[in-house]
Amino acid sequence: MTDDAARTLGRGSAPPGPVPEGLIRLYSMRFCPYAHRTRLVLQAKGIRHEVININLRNKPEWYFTKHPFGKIPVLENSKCQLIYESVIACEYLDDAYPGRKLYPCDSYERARQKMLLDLFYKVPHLTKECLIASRCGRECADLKLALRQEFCNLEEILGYQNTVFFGGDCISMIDYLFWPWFERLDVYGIADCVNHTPALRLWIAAMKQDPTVCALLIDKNIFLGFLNLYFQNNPDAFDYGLSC
Ligand code: GSH
Repeated sequence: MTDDAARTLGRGSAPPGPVPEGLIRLYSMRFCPYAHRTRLVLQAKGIRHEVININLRNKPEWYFTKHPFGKIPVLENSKCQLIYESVIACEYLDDAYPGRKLYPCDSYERARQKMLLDLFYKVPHLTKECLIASRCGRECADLKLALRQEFCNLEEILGYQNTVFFGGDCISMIDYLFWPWFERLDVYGIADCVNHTPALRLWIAAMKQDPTVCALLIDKNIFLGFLNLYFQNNPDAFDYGLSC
């Protein structure tokens, strides 16, 4: 399995060639929570893949042939098929590849995971707004209050189900779809938002024991280094921490 490419591709870069047979390609950005979802599923299912990191501040011209708005993540297979939107990409991987199924087979349980995902929809936006506010020296108490409310809703679900994970007693797709935003609470400076949600904290602790989550944990100092450059509008941000 190949993972993070040694550098990011930006404007002026040559487009990559076709995806070799037996491999799937992920267009990614190392610090993007949506791409992180896709990487978790690739890792959990042991799918052979390659990663091409895209400089989102200086996108390659050819990248708009992969996604109409130039967003990541995007999957590309050896038949030149493109799949974007992180939730759709994760479901595609689960359906198209053999091995451990991450979504439950039971139709109701599968629907229930999708309903939970719907309840989560405010979290990505609120965490991002908290990060931007704190990095720009703005007051973020109201945003944190709103985020705590979302976490209380998730806490209630775990309490009502009386399970460690959102899909039951084992980790499944919904946990991987939620996880990237929880991994970022600390580097975003908002870890205190889970102080009053003990079941959610137990879920976080359980997630940190999962081999797939562990394999993709991002080093806190590298993440902070990226955020520092990103908020200074430094063009080197997207290559931060790469070996060349
Ligand atoms: N709804 C999309 C998904 O779930 O895949 C969101 C993806 C997204 O917003 N990705 C961000 C992006 O591509 C990076 S974290 N930003 C570049 C841009 O908007 O031009």
